[in-house]
Amino acid sequence: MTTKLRAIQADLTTLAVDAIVNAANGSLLGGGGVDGAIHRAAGSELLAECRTLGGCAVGDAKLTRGYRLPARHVIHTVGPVWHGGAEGEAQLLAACYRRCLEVAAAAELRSLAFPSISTGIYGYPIAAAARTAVATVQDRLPRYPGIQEVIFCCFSATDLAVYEYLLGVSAWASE
Ligand code: AR6
Repeated sequence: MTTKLRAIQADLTTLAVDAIVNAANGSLLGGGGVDGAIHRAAGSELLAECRTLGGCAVGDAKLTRGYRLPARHVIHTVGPVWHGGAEGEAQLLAACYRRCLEVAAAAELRSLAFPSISTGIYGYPIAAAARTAVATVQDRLPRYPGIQEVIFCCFSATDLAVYEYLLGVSAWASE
């Protein structure tokens, strides 16, 4: 199972996977960070489709087409804003990863790439967020045999080191 999972350092908008995940806000109408980059790369048709979706709750996820992106689809999810960790942030972040996998499987997608949801503008500490991301995907992926590949797409080398450490530790622990 762990062979399906890997971390890379890349610009998410360049990946030719079945779906990239967008770390959006509840309006789904665009923003900064990876959300802004995805909308710029996909073109205005993405915003037009997003306008039809009626927003998205924190922890939920919604599917659109990818338009001018190399990725065929975008799964828009809304991560929690970090308030110190005692306001259910970990549960909400885990819900994002679970819902994205569920939406991907329901659409029969085989490959998807996640950014590190909530760890930019929303302020979630990278080590804690990555632990939840890796643990949640590892826990849920066996339910979805159709999903062949999940990529954790890191923007920085330090984020990549965190994910590689977590993926390495869990591979070692399961030997
Ligand atoms: N490719 C991969 N990762 C990226 C890219 C990229 N092109 N650009 C940024 N990242 P953020 P959030 C990383 O701030 O914290 C928006 O305004 C970034 O380094 O994009 O969930 C939305 O509309 C970080 O590791 O998302 C919301 O209002 C990760 O992506 C709000 O920001 C997430 O950072 C969401 O904040």
